[in-house]
Amino acid sequence: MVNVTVDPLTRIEGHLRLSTEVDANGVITDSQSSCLMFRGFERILQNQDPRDAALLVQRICGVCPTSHSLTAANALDDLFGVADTIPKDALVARNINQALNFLASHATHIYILWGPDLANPAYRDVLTPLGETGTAVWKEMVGRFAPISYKIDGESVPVGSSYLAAIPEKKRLQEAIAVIGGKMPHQVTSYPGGYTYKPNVADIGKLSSYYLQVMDFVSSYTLRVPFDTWIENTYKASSPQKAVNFVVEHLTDLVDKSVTSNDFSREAGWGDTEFYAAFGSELVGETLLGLPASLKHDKIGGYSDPSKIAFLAYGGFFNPENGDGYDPSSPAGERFLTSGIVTGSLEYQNLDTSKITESVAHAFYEDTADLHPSKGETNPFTDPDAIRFDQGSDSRYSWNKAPRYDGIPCEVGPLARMLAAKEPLVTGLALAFNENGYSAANVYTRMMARIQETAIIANELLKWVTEDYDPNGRIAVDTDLSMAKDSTGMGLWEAPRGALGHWVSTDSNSKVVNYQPVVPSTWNLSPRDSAGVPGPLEQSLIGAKINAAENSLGVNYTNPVNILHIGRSYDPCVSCAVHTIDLTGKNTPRTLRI
Ligand code: NFE
Ligand code: MG
Repeated sequence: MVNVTVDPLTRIEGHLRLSTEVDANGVITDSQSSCLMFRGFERILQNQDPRDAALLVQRICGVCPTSHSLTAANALDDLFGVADTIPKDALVARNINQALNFLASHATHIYILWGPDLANPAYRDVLTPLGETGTAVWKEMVGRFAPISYKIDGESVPVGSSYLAAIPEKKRLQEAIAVIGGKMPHQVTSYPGGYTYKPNVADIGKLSSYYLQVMDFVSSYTLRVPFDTWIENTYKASSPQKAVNFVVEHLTDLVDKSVTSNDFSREAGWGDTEFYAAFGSELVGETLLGLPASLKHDKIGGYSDPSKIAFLAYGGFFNPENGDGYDPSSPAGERFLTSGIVTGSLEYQNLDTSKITESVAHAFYEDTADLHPSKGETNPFTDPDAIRFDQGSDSRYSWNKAPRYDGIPCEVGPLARMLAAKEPLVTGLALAFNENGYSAANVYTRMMARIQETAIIANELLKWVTEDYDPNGRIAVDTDLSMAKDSTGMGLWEAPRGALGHWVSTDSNSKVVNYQPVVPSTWNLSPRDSAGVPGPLEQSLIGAKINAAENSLGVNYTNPVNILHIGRSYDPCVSCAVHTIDLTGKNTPRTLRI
């Protein structure tokens, strides 16, 4: 038995430490997910004027501030009792703001935080011994996704073309948010009662122009089949089976054209999506090429016990068709991306938010019972000697709390959303994997869900900008500030990484008594709970072979590429997950002692 620890795992701010036990066959038998960072927004919010929450909470994270401000705005709409009157055009403006943040965040993950792992030399070691086809595939992987220029066997490899081209698109999308958000990160326009700025006709023109430029990138790099053809045959397919069939037939056509030339370039029709769809899955595409299952992303990152996992979505994006107002307590059916619980065996249930709890049994907080977030407590340990990350899974080992739904750990994020919304392609892939004895959730379905969600949101964004938003409409309602006395609010929303909830309560002076965010990465990266059940990421590591390259290199623990893939498939963000800061400065250095 060997311990293999990856620390830090994340390529964005906030360190995630994944520690695994690996047996003699290179299979992970145990795992721990530790969030090393100590922050504290729950405590910062105490005694504040609740109106400031939508601005303050954005500082939880620079990647998804829009999501935190909108979730806060939802909680405050509820707190002030105005949610049922928010004008439709304010809701559409919030949608546009959030949709742009989804596109920027997903593009960042796919190309900057995730893609570089496809240029890992482990793949060269597997692919290049396979002759011309294997070599051509490796050249394409490194040629698209390498994040730096480096030398392999004396040969210089330039920075990946897709990686490089994606960076200005992220910038463009951030600029687009600033058009209607004032600035980005930390936009300033989402506020209880509506939206503080009324986007005008010139803004709509600017947004449309940004949109067309980003779609140029999509058609050049991401998806070589026309975007509308893809949407029509996957997202709008009449059944999950038809959506999967379309993709498999499209990939089969491409393989037929490339199989003798070994040309897997964009010019030959292989967009980054087509490329990953074929090479990332043994079941969907890889066997088409006669290559052995060298990537196997559909075989890693799954769950072995469906009774210990569920998929959770609160629902995101308002349906403009519903007109003014929304029901903050019941997003079922009234959101563009619907809410719901999907069990580990893919059964659908309605969401009941009263079943949500957080456990701190394995986290560095003073013990409490498992509490609903509306009654949540955040009392961090202050003795630095108690903050240890190396004491095993029976101990406390993370700053992350452990959220549960009806006692069950839940995966949140694009895969959960696409399953809850019954999106045909992702549902079809999950069903196909299930039927063939794979886990429905795996690294491949997580990535395909993120890619598909990006396409769906891009498709809807244009409609929100050009059809649903009325620059002559109303943008806010008057808000009676006395309504925040002795009140409570719940904001349920979706951030790029998954279901995001904020719970707020106030006292008789209208000051915040308790503010509890429960964040997507809190769900996905959670440690064990009071019953000892591991969190989603912890479960998904167990049973994985540690290294995709082991058949050519032996078990190589110095490059545990499958741990990188599995951990990063959740798009983890620790600053969101823990959102706790130590203002005394006394504890910070010791938390990194591992
Ligand atoms: Ni720091 Fe966040 C998102 C939120 S993380 S990125 O998306 O909320 O879980
Ligand atoms: Mg919290």
